[in-house]
Amino acid sequence: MQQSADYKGCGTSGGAGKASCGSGAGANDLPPHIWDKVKNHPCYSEEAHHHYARMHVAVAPACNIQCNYCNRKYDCANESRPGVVSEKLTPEQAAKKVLAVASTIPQMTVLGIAGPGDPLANPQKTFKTFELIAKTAPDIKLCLSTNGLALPDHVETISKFKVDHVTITINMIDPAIGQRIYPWIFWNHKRYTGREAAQLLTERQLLGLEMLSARGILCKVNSVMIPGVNDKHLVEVNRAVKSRGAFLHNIMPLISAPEHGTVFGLAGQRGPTAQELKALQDDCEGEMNMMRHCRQCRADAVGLLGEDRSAEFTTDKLNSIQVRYDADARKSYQAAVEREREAKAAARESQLATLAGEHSEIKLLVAVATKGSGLINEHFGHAKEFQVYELSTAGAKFVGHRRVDLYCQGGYGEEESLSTVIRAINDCHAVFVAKIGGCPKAELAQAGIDPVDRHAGEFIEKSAISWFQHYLDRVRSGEIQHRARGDADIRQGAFIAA
Ligand code: CLF
Ligand code: SF4
Repeated sequence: MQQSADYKGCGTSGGAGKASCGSGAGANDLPPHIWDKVKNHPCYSEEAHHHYARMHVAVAPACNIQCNYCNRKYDCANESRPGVVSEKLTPEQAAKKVLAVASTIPQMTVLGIAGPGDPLANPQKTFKTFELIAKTAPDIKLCLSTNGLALPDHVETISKFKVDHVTITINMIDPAIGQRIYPWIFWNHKRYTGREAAQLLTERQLLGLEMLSARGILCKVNSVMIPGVNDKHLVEVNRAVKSRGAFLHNIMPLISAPEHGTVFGLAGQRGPTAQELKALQDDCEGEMNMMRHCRQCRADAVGLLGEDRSAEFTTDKLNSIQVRYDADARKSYQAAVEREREAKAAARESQLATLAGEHSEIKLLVAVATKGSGLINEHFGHAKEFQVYELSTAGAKFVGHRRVDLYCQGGYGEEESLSTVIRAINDCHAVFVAKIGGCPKAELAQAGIDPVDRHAGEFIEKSAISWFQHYLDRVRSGEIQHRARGDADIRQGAFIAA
């Protein structure tokens, strides 16, 4: 059962306490059969998410539990941001869509079923979809996300269909806390409420996790951090899932706003701040590897984790897409991606070597505007999110991302969106961009955030480490004083309007 948990995985920080999980680091830290499973899975490997894409097909509308952070009109909050799924698909429509996306986006390596309800409350549709895809696109990894209630009943089928990656959303192991999150569950033809419901749910979730781990299926646990409800308790959840073989733990912020119409949203339950979320993730990291690059994506998301290309693949557009599933072409494209990853890792390692012998307690955060490939290749004004790295003498470590409103909106609302951007990255000392205008540059500097555009087009980690060395030099020479920065907002649903 422990076989996957024993390896600290390739989430955010890689194994052996490495600052970043590069392809080399992960390959060295993990047994080959585990590395093979995660190396091009954008959720299971932080490093892979800069290069590889996933897609979801919304074939599973029903759910067997109620979470207080979910409104059925919206995507499943286990695995998605609160946006309405544009269309639900039959397994046949889903298989057609997967081929269309695979023909267009050769770096799409994973097909996930994550709602909009619970995939295992819709087992026929879910497994029929997997069966069709395994036949027509066998190089695509299959992934599943569930609330876990029905999981023990389906472990054999999951294993039979070679679904190698399963996510279970586990928000508690204590029913007293669980009854504040789940008003009811529906199990064995009966509705349960209150403590009894939460007790049953936690038992089924943990049993399902143990059963999957025993079969060598890589399990990720997602937990929604709900301040004042389960935030402190999640450290215990972390220990419990680690001991049952979970490979990776993904603690996500509660998304809660009155307009979502959820119980928590209407009650004014707040989500965590950026600092609160990071502190909890840091506390749990000693226990096991943490995922910090989750985008809480839609149940019909398509593309790299930070982008959403689902609008390009709606049913009405599928007929006009020339589907040519060419396994060899996909393979050679992915081989080119691997060469790019190797170049990136080599650049990072050589820059890291120059930090050897540096002694400083300084740790700070920087934000990066990127379109992917691990490069600083996005204009400040076009960024819909910033990736956040923690810099120290150990190197550059990915610690999260911040959604923002587009700053460049053709002149409309720019002042307001600039202050939103500043609030979202207020805990960062610098922001790395490919390009930036004079006005936002001055305002960022005034807010104490160094706008850095001299590394345009270069690798993120190498550039960030180089900037950090210069920062340490300036502190040492007395040119600047190092000061801690404040907290930042986690912006919710900024993509909805975009
Ligand atoms: Fe989808 Fe989930 Fe598979 Fe990824 S998402 S089913 S493991 S392929 Fe990824 Fe999206 Fe976060 Fe989920 S970023 S919400 S963790
Ligand atoms: Fe909503 Fe997902 Fe919870 Fe079901 S499991 S209530 S779909 S968040």
